[in-house]
Amino acid sequence: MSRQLHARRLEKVQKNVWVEFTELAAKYKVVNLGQGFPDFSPPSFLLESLCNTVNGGFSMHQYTRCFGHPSLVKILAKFFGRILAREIDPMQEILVSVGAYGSLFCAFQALVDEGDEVIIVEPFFDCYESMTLMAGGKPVYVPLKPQKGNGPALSSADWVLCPEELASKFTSRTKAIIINNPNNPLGKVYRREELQIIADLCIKHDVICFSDEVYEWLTYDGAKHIKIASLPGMWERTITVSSAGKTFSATGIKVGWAIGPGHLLKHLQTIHQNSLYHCPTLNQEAVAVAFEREYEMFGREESYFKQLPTQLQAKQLRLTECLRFVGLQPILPEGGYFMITDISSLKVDLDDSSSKDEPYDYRFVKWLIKEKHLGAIPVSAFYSSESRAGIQNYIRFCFAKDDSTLKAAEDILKHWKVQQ
Ligand code: IK2
Repeated sequence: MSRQLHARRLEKVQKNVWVEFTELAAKYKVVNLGQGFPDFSPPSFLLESLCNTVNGGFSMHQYTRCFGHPSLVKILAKFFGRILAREIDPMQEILVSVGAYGSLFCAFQALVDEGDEVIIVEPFFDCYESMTLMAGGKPVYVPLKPQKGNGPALSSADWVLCPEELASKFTSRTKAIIINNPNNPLGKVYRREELQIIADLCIKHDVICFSDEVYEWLTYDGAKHIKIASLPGMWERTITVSSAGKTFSATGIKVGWAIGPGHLLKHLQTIHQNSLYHCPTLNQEAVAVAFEREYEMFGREESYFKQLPTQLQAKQLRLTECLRFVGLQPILPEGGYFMITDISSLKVDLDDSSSKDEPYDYRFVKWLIKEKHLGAIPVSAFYSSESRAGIQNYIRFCFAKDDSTLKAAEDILKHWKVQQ
């Protein structure tokens, strides 16, 4: 067949870091601090609600409402309505989709048109770029940079947007900006003043904000997660996306949602009704029951949203100590479940490698997987191809792992240190 088979929109989105490194990690049976999923059990109340739902009668095994199972959209509206201090209409202002991925996909397809510019804050979760391109949009990048003059940046709080640079990216063609708060891979949690600068620009230029908040419950050392949708004038123009997979440490559950004003949300619903239609009823019902529990427990010690960050912070400290012990300088995250670290001090010479045209961090992580059986993710995967050359010395570890996994990773790193 001589005619081109693939649609042109696929041309810039062929490679995927998760597909590549997940396959590699499985092949070499690594201690996996790569992809972001917990390898410990989700909370028992979620497991119980899943079991009860399986045995909950025939309707649990059939189609449900297209835009979100009624019990789930109702509790999401109640839960997030309390946080945002506004009434949320469960039917008009929420869309439940297949994970945060599905919700983001609907948002990009529904609101980004051919030729629209989308401002993406670097480093960014990689799908923002591919979803912009698949919608026919043009990504415009703006970097978070370590503040100068403070020595090496050792906290994600040191990585900031330059307000003038950010302002210069807004043009008459800008349709949307996407932020990720807390940020993957850096762990940055935006302060109110930083969000206000973004909000002021969105309002001034009549731009939509996509706010990916899948790690919203995971903040450390007093960092406070603030929803940009809660800032004056922002509800009307913000689509907030989150995920049950990250919220309840069950990434396989693939339930996510988008919340926003009806005049925007209705377009996401149109994409969803014509593509995915709905996500599994069983999973939605189980997540609804888990949220009901959290609604009752909110702010109390028993709340999973309080317990999980405490549990994860201990893991983060453990990994930090280990990385420092082997001479690395991790950047301490204020949120999320990843930590990035500069690897240049290890001075691993990979010049003999056959794929020299790949960024150094890609080659380093492949070497780490094959030779040391330790999984990580190269940080340049979270940058545009234009910026990638300047950021080749960082790798990302996920610390949302069982203590036995962290111990196995420590053993590998410490053994390596002794050998050096
Ligand atoms: N948004 C962000 C910022 C995410 O991190 C993810 C999941 N990422 O996990 C892969 C990794 O970084 O190791 C998503 C969206 C997707 O969430 P969901 O699983 O609910 O579709």
